[in-house]
Amino acid sequence: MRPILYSFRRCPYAIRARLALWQAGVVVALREVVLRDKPAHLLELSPKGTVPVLRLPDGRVLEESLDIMYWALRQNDPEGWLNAGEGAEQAALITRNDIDFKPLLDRYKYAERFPQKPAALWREAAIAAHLADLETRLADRAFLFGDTVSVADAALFPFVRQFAGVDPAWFESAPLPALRRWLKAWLASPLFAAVMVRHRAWQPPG
Ligand SMILES: N[C@@H](CCC(=O)N[C@@H](CS)C(=O)NCC(=O)O)C(=O)O
Repeated sequence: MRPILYSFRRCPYAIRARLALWQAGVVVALREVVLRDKPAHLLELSPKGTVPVLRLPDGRVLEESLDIMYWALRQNDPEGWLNAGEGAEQAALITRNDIDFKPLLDRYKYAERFPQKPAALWREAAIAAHLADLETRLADRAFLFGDTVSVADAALFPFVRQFAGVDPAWFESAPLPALRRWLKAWLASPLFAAVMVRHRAWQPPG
């Protein structure tokens, strides 16, 4: 029996989970969710109602994207994502992405809902909190911890993709050339193409 993955194609948390699962070669039964009409089985497994959720054949349920990434890579990590950088340092970057950057990204993306500041100032705050440091790291190496992909690269990429997508014309000439190069490499990768294949929304049988 395959693990079941409840997923949503464009969700950055679901994308990072799929990147790790595909990288590990873990074949899942993917169930594409409509977020406004979540399947009852998903909510039984994980009442908090977020995706991704992975149900393992032994009944264990992983309901956080990072748990899914680390579980997958512990099964199989063919290019050494887990060891590409020191574990605690990778985790610290991921925490900063999820705790500090993500709320600022949301404010930039949905600026009309956060009228305290114009979009450009939320964007500056997001750069100051996170992206400026990524730019510095990437200035002299291909990936965040060196010449090879780390779990942090995969965990952060879908969020940087969202940031770039808010105003693509601005991002194209932003003072973030190394980040742009890194993002382009991810967007052009066969792994990203593989995890973005479209699936029809899953319907429970019967
Ligand atoms: N901490 C969770 C966050 C997951 C999350 O927030 N996913 C969003 C979609 S991108 C979601 O499912 N939101 C619930 C909803 O929109 O109803 C994780 O890392 O898996």
